[in-house]
Amino acid sequence: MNYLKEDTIAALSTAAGKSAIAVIRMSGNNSFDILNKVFKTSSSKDNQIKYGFIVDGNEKKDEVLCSFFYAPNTYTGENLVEISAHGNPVIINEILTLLYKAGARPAEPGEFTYRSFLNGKKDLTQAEAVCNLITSKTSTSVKAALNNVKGAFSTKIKSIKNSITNLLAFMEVTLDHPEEDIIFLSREEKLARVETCIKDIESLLKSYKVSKVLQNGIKVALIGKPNAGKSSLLNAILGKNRAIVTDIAGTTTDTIEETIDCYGVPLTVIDTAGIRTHTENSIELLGQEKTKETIFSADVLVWIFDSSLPIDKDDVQIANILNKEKLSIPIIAVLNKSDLPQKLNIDNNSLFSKLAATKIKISAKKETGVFTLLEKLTKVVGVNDIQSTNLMINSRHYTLLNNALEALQKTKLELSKKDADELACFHAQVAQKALNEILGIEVKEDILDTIFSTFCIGK
Ligand SMILES: Nc1nc2c(ncn2[C@@H]2O[C@H](COP(=O)(O)OP(=O)(O)OP(=O)(O)O)[C@@H](O)[C@H]2O)c(=O)[nH]1
Ligand SMILES: [Mg+2]
Repeated sequence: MNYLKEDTIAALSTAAGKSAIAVIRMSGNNSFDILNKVFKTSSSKDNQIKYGFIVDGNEKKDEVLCSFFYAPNTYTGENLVEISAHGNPVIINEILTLLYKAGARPAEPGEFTYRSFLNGKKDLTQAEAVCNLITSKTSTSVKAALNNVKGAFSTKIKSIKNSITNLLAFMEVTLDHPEEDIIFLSREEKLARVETCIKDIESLLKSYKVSKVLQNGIKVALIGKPNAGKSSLLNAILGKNRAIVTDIAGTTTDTIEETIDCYGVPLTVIDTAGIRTHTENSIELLGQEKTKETIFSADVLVWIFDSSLPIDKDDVQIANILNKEKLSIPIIAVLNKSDLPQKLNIDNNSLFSKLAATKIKISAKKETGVFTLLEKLTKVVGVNDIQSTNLMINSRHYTLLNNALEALQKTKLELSKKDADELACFHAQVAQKALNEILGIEVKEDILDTIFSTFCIGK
């Protein structure tokens, strides 16, 4: 990636498309000079925000407001300009072309935030969280991402790291002066300190599962035979008529996906084509294949039965598919149509009772039992305490935290032995290095490239 620090970079920072206002960002030492070549204003004051026009020679291209941010107190730590223009892609294109002609170059993905990291405005966890903050799908995930941006996660990491640094200082003194009989910190005290660091890391590692759900959400597939009420349930969950509902078996032939905020969890609900043993319809057959693919990519399955009918061969076929694949994901059996006389009995059938151990009665049509189902869904995937999650821990952090934990466990082991302080020091340094890497200290260039290349241009 072309992350040349000396260049002045520019890009559209708001979403592409038509909008009342679009913001173009430009950052680098020459930002103000470049802007002055294409910006005419009557304001002579040293204002931070100036009204004027973007011009190509004498031709006015757009009426804009330009905000001037002076280094080092800016997002990137460099001189930075934000041009608030009219949100028309034609105008944006013209302004960017003028800026590039005047000396700026197009920003690479995530380059503004990368510069913010390079210039010490943000550590790596804070820079990563900018991306999470923009893509977060629920208010709970926004809160967690914002906490990371504000530095809550890095503060915890720094605190553990400082404890290790402190401990290392004591351990190294003992190593350097073995002949002197001065005990700066008793072995028990050293062990206790390592133990505290281990506990702090373990507690962060525990938040990972929920954090992952906050970032990626949960995929819930609604499966079942035709006419069981899958599309009716999707509509009831969404509170709108998203999918077509009819009494004709095989109405849904494709998957329909929508994401909702379910008690803070981004829940992607997928309606699928009903699975049945016999159909002449080739479109429906393709749909059934897609349903099978969806089953494998889902985090939870909601298996819908028509409880006004006895078990039939279509229900058995679905049970066989689920059995055959030995799926390890949770399954919730939904006994739909509870408003009608009940004829279904899956309890006395071992094929079903094993697969569908968790059961809920609902009526998708009358919209009863739907909230209970949603509550159950978050519990089944083990994220019912999501509201208490206030940090974003990503897979990179998770791996490095595990490395640090392993190294600290080895430190503890060596400390408990006699005359193994040198090895204890070595392992404590490994832990310290892993924590540094989380913060972005001594991180290899290619790792940074990988992280920032997932950002959009303009961030
Ligand atoms: N009485 C009653 N009827 C329901 C209920 N849920 C769905 N239905 C009816 O059952 C029929 C089929 O509903 P759908 O939601 O289209 O079923 P589906 O599982 O999506 O069916 P396919 O798309 O064909 O696989 C429709 O006539 C619905 O009105 C319910 O809770 N009670
Ligand atoms: Mg349907």
